[in-house]
Amino acid sequence: MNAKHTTLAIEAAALLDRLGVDPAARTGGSLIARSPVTGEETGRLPFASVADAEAAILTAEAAFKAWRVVPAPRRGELVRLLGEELRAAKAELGRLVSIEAGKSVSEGLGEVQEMIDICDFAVGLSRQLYGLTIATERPGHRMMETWHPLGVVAVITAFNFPVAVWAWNAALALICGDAVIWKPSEKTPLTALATQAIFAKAAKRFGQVPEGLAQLLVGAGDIGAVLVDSPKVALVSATGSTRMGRIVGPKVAARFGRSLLELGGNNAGIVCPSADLDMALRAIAFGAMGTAGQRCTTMRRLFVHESVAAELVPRLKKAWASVTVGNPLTSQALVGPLVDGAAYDAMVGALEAARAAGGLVTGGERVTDIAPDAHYVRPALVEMPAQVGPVLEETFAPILYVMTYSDFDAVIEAHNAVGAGLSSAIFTTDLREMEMFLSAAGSDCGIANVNIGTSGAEIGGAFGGEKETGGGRESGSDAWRAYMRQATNTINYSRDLPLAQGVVFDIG
Ligand code: UN1
Repeated sequence: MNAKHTTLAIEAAALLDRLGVDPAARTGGSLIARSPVTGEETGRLPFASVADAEAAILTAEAAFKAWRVVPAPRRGELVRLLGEELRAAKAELGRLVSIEAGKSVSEGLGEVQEMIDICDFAVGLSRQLYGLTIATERPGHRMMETWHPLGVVAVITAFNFPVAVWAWNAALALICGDAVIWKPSEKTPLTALATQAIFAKAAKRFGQVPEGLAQLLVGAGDIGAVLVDSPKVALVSATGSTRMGRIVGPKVAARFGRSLLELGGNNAGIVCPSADLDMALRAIAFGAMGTAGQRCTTMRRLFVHESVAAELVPRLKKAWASVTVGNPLTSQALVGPLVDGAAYDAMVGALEAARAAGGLVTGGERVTDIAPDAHYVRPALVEMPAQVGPVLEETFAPILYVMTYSDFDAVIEAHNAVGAGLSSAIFTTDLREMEMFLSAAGSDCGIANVNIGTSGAEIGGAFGGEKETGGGRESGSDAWRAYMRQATNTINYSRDLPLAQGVVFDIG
């Protein structure tokens, strides 16, 4: 281990110590944590076993039974305290996110801010969780719906938002009266340990949190499989690839469990003739290159109207050529590393396929002088003659495929002609184009934006997408309903027993 490596490992350990993580949780195990920033080892964690997972489910089930009868606004108090602890830990946890996921300082802090925001949102919700009162056809009756806690919720998260996605799920699940078991990505276990320690501080201040209400299982795929297959896990909320979702979704469905899937995206922007090109340029640059192209919401396809392509495309290429790529911890670089060598190989493969399909590639080279064991790349912009080959797939890397269009209806069709349906954006100042894009006949994605990019959604809206993105909705709006079960109640306060639909059943 050379000195540079030692420095980063020591920093991660110091952050974890300050956040209250027991050193035994990050030393001596066989799961090796690495920072994509340098490729160096940052910790060794014990793997949870299948038996640990089974025990966790039983503890969570008992915790759920105690928690579900705590009034929701009181449950909200726990999440309010979690938000407070996250505020206090923002700098440290944000730094750890940057170390472990390779995000810029600003994006690492932004991820923790998402956690704080969803806590605030959930606290407000804890005094709502509304059901309807519905007009009944029978005299002297009242009909209403009640939302009850659901059960044990498994949260399976990905490396790219290693802590925010847990928070979207956990903050809602906890105010909804559920217990949570978290299986983080094996690539980001340290941020999970830190988050769990922050939760423990909030739980301690709250007092009376049932044991095992929010648990963490650092482990491999076998742990995920136990959670997915257990009939005691009411909801499996899984974020990751479409390939993973194709396995998880049917398994949970086969036992009539509930799943909430946030899978791949192949998000596109459309630049119309009337677009504000300065604004579009900035939005496209952040959408395609931010987080080194490793957001579910990253912009991966761009359709530019042929009347503005000659102006916009050279400006995009200039931005791509000048964007700073570098160590996110020691520089102001806007683009940090890819998560690992497999991500780099996937990028190389996609660019090769694009070239074979007639694509003209700008950028995409590996940058080797930042850290020899890490995988830094220059973002790639690929001018494609048509939407074919790799353009149809999500490659989790900074590649933007650029195509031109002439006809609005045809571009909407092309926009929707991919498997994924997460996020989308149109750049226009034409009211008709804007409304068409947002209409039933427009973008088929769960997120459709106007004059902003595809990424960087606020927590207040429902987050998720259609088709191969999996159909789940997390975070804001009424996504909380996925974490509760709905009961319809009809109450007869009359002295008669009229039957619905006018049915007569007189036993005399
Ligand atoms: C993800 O990439 O899994 O909208 C989540 C965004 C972020 C969340 C992305 N707020 O880009």
